Amino acid sequence: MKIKIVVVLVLIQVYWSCAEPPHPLDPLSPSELNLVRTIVTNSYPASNLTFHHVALDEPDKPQILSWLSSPHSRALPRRAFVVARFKKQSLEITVDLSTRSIISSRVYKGHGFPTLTFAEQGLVSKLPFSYEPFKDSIKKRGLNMSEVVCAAFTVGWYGEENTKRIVKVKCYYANAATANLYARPVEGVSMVADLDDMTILSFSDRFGIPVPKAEGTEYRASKLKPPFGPKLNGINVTQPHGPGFAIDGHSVSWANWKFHLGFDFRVGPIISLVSIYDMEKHKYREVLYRGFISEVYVPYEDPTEEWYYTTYFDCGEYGFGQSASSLEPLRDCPSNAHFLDAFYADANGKPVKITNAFCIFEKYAGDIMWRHTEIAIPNQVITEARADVSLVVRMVSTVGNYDYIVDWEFKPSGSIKFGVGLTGILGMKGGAYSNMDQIKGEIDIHGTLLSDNTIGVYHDHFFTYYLDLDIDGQRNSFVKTTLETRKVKDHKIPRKSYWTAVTETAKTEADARVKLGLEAAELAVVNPNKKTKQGNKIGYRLLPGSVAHPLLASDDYPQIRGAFSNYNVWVTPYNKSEKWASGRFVDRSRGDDTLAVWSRDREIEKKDIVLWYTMGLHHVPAQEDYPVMPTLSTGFELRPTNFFEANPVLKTIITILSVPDDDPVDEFEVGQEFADKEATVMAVKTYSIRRAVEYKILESDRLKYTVQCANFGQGCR
Ligand SMILES: [Cu+2]
Repeated sequence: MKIKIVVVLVLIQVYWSCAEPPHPLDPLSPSELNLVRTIVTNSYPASNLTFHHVALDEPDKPQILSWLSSPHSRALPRRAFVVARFKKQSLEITVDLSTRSIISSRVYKGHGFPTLTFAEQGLVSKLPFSYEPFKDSIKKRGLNMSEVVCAAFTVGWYGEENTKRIVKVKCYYANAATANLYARPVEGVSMVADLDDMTILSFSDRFGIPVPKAEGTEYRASKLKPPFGPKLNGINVTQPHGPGFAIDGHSVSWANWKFHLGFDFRVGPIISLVSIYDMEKHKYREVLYRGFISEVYVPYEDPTEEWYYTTYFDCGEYGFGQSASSLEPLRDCPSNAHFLDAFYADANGKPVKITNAFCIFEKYAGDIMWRHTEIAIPNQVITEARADVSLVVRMVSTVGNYDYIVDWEFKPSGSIKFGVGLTGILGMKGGAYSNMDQIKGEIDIHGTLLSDNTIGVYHDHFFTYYLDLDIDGQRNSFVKTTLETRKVKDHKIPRKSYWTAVTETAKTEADARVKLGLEAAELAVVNPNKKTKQGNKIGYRLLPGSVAHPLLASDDYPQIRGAFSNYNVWVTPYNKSEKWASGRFVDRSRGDDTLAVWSRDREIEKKDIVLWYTMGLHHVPAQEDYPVMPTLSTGFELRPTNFFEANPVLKTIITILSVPDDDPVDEFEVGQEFADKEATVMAVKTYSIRRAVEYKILESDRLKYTVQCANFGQGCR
């Protein structure tokens, strides 16, 4: 065994010495994940060890910033941070990959447990099948055991003195009739299982409600029955001149932007070192050092025995990155998208590849970047308009029933738009109702009756973003500009009131806590030491998305754990260890390691600061969300405010592509000639996508191009 390990280490060393050193923020590669596993299991026997989070322990910020000034001069140390379970204890281990050693290891003594691995969720969901009381309950309901599937649900913390790593196990009915298991809960039956011992601790069968019928729950096109509709003509995105972005490893550059795209098991995409080229200053200017979704908190609002504990923390408990889905070309992302894979370590520490975890594409949705028509000048009509093109980085995280589409959209105007799309399947419970007429008086079903025996349970989604803005450097301030109503004092003026802007700079963390929607205010991070020619402080402002405040009592246990959602905005001084708003160990946490705890009264003026923004929505399900939910989109924007001297896209250049005179889809025929090669390419691509057969362009002479079917006898007309 020792010899084998030595050989592996030598091979890795050879690989390392040959390969280009990684960018210091690159996520751990498969070979690095393997090396971490080897190093850790040398000290902690693999038979007693499970890996719960293996991540890059990125170098300290000053090191990264100095490395950036001469990137190829030296490689920074590569370190990994490991959260593991060993003999029922949680370990925090730091591994140095260059010296191949553990540089620190400690047993975590605080409250809470690590993120659940897929492996243990899989194992625990199998336990009911050999548990006699459960089998009896299934039999009693006249259900077929082979058609039951179960899943593990985190249970939170409700004031218990001692906590163990337990989950609730609930089951659903899935058979050939439908894949929509979440629409068919076996309601009334639940189990508590111990994740460390892999045993069922308790079982409850409180009541029986018919499992909702399969009819109307299916969403797979292959299983749905006609009639189909509405019919949509596909839209193909073509870029005859190729993509406008370049990817070098994990570094992306496009138009006036450049940034680094990382991936983490817990939070998914991490975007770093975002800077934008300033045409006037002839240089790239810093905007965002690092940003990611720190937590997604989803409390459900049904206080009954089977549901009260359902308050998910999708990043800390389930791993938003671990839950990333492989993106489907032409469905999840347009035809011009470029795909990137991602890797994480599984429970054994082995690298797992998520194929097509990200897509990157230039987006033109028919929007206008800016325009003006001028008709006031006699005998002239002046119209200037620019098409809006942006660059999108997309990941989809499927956490159980829900699918979250996470977009980072960079606009040439300097804006970054953060999009979240909610789709997938609602959290549903069984109920004894088929019509609202049956729900009378004091009855609260804690949701919406979606179908017979099916209730979509009320819930919230709170997305907390970590945004370490560095506006032209690290020394930044947070300013709040309140719009205040004033009375007109000059009585010769008939107008009685107006509003004006009053700007305050937050001195401490306490000054910077904001509940949005209560007053008209603009929020910005500025660099007070850098001003425009006009003397305005350069900055970026936050344009909030949908505003929701927690509706749970502040002393309710889920809200103690989710107290970081109490304010929409927090600002903290940069501290490398403060990354996760919900704390380091979130499963069964007690709220003693959250943003709401660390954020005290530290000074934040002219400091390196981090903006924490929570975007929320309350979700009252509707029948249209069933059986699968049309995407509900929300988002927010970071937008330059006095960052540039003037409109940075005034002189933007966009190649305008000619469109063939005839509609290529309707008019195109095999053998048809086109004078314009670009038009031909568009016709061929559009047509071949629609018909799923290949065509090729036959060059007949310098000016004429003929379209020919490339696979005769297979459907070409
Ligand atoms: Cu929802």
